[in-house]
Amino acid sequence: MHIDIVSVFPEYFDVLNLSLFGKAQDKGLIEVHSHNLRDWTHDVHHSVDDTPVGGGAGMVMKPEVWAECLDELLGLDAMNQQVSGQDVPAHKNSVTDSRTSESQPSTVASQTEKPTENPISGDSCPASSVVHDETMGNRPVLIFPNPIRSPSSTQRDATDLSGARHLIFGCGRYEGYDARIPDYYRSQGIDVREYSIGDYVLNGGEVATSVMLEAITRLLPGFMGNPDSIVEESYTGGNALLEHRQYTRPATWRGLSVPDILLSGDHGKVDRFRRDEALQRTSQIRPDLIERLDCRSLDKADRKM
Ligand code: 6GU
Repeated sequence: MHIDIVSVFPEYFDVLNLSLFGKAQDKGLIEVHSHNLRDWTHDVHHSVDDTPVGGGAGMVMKPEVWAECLDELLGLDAMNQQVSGQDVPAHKNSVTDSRTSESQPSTVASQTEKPTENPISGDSCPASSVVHDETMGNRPVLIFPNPIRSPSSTQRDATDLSGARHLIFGCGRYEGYDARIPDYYRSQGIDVREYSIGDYVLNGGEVATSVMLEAITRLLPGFMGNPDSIVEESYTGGNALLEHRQYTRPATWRGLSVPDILLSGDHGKVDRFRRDEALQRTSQIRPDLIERLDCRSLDKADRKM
């Protein structure tokens, strides 16, 4: 997977060289290039923003600079660029991330979906609607973190995006970016997505990009040391339950004991206990997830709960 990130603070993404993300780059699973938007400016001040049309506080990121950058990263025709008589943009002379490696396409299985009834809520249950676009793997996806978006990015989006070969993140700052930027790229047939990561305002899209990137890339085959840890996770697939509680040794610690059944060595009972706990916790903490369960993932004992 090839990942381009555009930001006025590209150093923000130096942390991506650490931990599992750094290892995934070393293994060639992902190739990350963090770009400075100012490298596509032509003026001495390298300005990327301007005052809002119609008045108001703050500054808005200019469409021309973004477009020069994004046209290049998307490999779009330079037809719309007004370059005559202008300086060579600063980035032509600059070196970005030096890590290079083979991109690896990843495949995500598609599902056939049929609506069924949710036996817990009793409602008609819309089947989980992850239908992976099998052609998406070859198309770049342009992602703009944006707090003024609903719904926020979910595990389903992460799964979907983990099937793409090329992701480009455009991190806005200040009061955001000119609204015509995503409109324009959509009009050019680009897969453009705008995501919020929650109902709060951050100073810019950098942290949101890091959050989304981590959620997406850890789903790539070979990213995690133990792939089973992804299979059993909360929010995954049509079986999106919160996970059961976890314990390690000692069996009793400061007067608190782990449930006896987990020490019984009876795997069937352990599985049932964990499954019941997952259903109970989900009903209590996130009843909305129960409403959205893919009913086919429920067994007979679940239905008695
Ligand atoms: Cl995607 N961006 C910003 N600036 N703030 C946010 C956000 C994104 N999601 C939640 N808050």
